[in-house]
Amino acid sequence: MAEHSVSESHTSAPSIENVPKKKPIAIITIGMAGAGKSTFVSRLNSYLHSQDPPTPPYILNLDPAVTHLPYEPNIDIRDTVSYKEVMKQYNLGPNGGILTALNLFTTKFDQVLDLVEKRADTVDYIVLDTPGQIEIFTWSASGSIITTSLASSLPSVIAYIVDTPRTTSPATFMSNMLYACSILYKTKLPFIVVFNKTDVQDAGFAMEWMRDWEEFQGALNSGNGNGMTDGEGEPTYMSSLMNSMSLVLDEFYKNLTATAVSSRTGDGFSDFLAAVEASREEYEKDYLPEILAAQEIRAKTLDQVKQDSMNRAMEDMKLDKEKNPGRFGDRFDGTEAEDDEIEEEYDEYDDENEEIGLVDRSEERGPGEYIDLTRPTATRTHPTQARSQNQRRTEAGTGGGEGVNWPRPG
Ligand SMILES: Nc1nc2c(ncn2[C@@H]2O[C@H](COP(=O)(O)OP(=O)(O)O)[C@@H](O)[C@H]2O)c(=O)[nH]1
Ligand SMILES: [Mg+2]
Repeated sequence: MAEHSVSESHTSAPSIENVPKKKPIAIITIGMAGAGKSTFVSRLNSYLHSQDPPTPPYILNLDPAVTHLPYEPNIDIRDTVSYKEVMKQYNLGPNGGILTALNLFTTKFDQVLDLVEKRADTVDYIVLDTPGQIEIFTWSASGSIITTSLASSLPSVIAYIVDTPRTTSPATFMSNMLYACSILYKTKLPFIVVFNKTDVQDAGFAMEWMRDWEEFQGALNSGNGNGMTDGEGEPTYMSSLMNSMSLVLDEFYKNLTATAVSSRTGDGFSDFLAAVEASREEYEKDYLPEILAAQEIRAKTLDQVKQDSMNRAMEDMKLDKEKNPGRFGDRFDGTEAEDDEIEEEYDEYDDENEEIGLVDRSEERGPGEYIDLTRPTATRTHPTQARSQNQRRTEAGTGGGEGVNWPRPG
């Protein structure tokens, strides 16, 4: 048998008594629409509140289009951006509206991080609920920015929520796992697959398929007469492809933890939290060094680019001086001692060029208008302020003021 162990966790939730305060861990829930992300966040919230002592999480709702949430988030994208307003003002459909709303919110994510970091001493878990449609978060720049900036300041883990009753067919199961695999590859963060809705469908079959690929291939091939073999009994192209992919997935399963929960009944949440705690160590050991190294490389590359353009400018200026000695006059003799002065000249020169070379189109009007979504203008109510202004109007009975209104109920 081709067995290996999918790390399942069976220990109970960690006690926080007598343990020095660790950094909070960010749990980013991701999953297909309807998999139960919001319900999961809600159950996790009530589960953590019911602990002794209670460990209330800090929750961020990043779904601008949700009409009802089964929990009270600490930060709600809907308070900052009105996705309907975004749709109206930028002539977008629902998906474009949600995506743009998330983009707008992301421009303020540094403020969100500040708020989150302020809670680091009192909170153990930061929980993120993401938009219903998975691709809005997983295939957008905003999703990557949010994930990366969180992961570079706090231990972070992906909770990939699976709708278990909907993945009992081997082909659907494989599609779902391939998607999970692509997210692991993109985020490079510790990964927990959460088989949800176990009150409706036990997740034993999924755990077994992950533990033993021969079992899974057996299930795949049991669909004989279902397009898996041709008229002569030979495996079809589709069958061979699925068999090969199941081998790829076998490798993927070795890198993740699987837990089974019911967000309806609360079953399995202690196992989930134990898996989160294990991910913290994984993050610190395997992921953090990589994140820091990547940051260092980025900083070095930036420095290099700056240095290169400075060197080129200095060369140009020396040539310029040779051709036209008047420009730098008597002050320039090409010695190192004079380099600082040249840099100052260069800076002035550069500043002038900035004004000439760059075009800011945000104030322009007309057909083909370029809209700088990050800049509020005097002539239109910016969608990021729409709701907070309304709120302030209601609260104060007057027109709205400036600034961003961040709700902090907790
Ligand atoms: N039976 C059952 N239903 C669930 C569970 N979790 C979520 N649901 C239902 O699945 C539907 C989608 O849930 P929701 O949290 O809105 O999904 P999201 O789009 O991923 O946020 C809702 O009708 C929930 O009541 C669960 O553990 N068991
Ligand atoms: Mg939801």
